[in-house]
Amino acid sequence: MKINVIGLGYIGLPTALMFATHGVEVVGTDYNKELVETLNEGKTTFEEKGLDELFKKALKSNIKFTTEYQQEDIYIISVPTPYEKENKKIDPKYVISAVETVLQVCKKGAIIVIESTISPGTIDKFIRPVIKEKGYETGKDIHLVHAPERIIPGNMIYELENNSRTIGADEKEIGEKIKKLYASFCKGDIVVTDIKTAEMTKVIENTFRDINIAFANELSRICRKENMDVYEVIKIANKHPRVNILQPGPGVGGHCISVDPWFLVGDYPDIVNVIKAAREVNDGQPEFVLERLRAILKENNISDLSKVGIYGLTYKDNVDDIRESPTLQMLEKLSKDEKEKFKVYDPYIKKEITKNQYFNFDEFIKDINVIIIMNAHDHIKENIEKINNMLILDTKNIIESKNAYKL
Ligand code: SAJ
Repeated sequence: MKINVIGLGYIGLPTALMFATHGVEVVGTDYNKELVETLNEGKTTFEEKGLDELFKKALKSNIKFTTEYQQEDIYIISVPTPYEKENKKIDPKYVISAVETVLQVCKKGAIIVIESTISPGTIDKFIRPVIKEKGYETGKDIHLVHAPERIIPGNMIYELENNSRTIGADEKEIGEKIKKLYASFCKGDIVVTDIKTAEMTKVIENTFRDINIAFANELSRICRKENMDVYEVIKIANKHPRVNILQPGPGVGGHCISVDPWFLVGDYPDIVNVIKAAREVNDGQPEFVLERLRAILKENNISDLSKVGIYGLTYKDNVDDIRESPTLQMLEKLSKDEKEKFKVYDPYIKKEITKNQYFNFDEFIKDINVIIIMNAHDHIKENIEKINNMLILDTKNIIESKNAYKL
């Protein structure tokens, strides 16, 4: 079997590699020339456990990378789906443009599988009209499938192979055909359903997690007010057989959980309450952290802001992805004075993305005496003795020290 994977980012690349290492002939297409060149030079484009090994293995099998769309029977589209900040609705422009380009080159009867996360109804509202406009009939000239991914950054390769998946298709036989394709590497259960159910399922999975993190974050605020240890409260409550509270933190980032629930808020403004409130709690968490930091500085009579360092810029621990990261959200909320003076460091970030950014940990800690931990990267866990004497705001509950304040 031969497929063309469109979009070689965080999801498209590992998926393409997984197919290639399981007997499927793959051409990976991305409009970003630089990215394609990097892959063709034999290098991966982001850090992920097991990705380099999988990439090397795939290069020995049947895979090619190009900027050109191919004439194929099966396309897997994995391009970003941002949301419009003003009205919170999905912006499907990249998916639409990928489908339009596929239609220019594909074989008659081709199957277009959309992996990108889309809000319920996106295929009906935006994709079917594009196909109709080009004079094609779905179910005859073109078959549509939605196969949302479920893999978690940090453990993507394992989850690609072991998670269950959802395939939404108009026709049962097409759904079964695509199920068979994914079963080449996926050991999990593969459920075939209709397209709209698959769209809804994906979005509510991430929304479920967002709401549960918001609950933990709200608890952190209640416990702060009462001067209680939220982690201890959660640990004890979780001993209950039907309670499983997540961990509070500096906020919710990434391109999934902090984005997808907004699709529901935008599409169902008259119905949505809990989902919106949860999003707002999580979006407000970086500000809560900042207020906590200011209170701690005041309590300790610290006025020299140039001695304050922020550790961690990525959206979560041990990844190199900064999209919607709580630290970036917090940097936007700093006063001018704080922004001018606070120092920043993240071992995963090698390019300059903000002011006063360091690229060497020892130099960073030499210049500060207050540190705020925004990411619990393994790196900081391995270097805790170097910061133990500093004043610490630990938003990740990793440091037991008399100088460490918790959320
Ligand atoms: N976070 C907390 N407390 C927690 C757990 C997470 O504050 O207890 C924060 C993280 O630090 C991060 C954010 O939430 O900022 C999201 O991280 P995550 O690890 O929960 O999830 P993502 O965004 O990396 O990946 C999610 C996953 N979805 C679910 O678990 C329901 C993944 O399976 C999806 O494939 C992915 O979104 C996606 O691409 O949609």
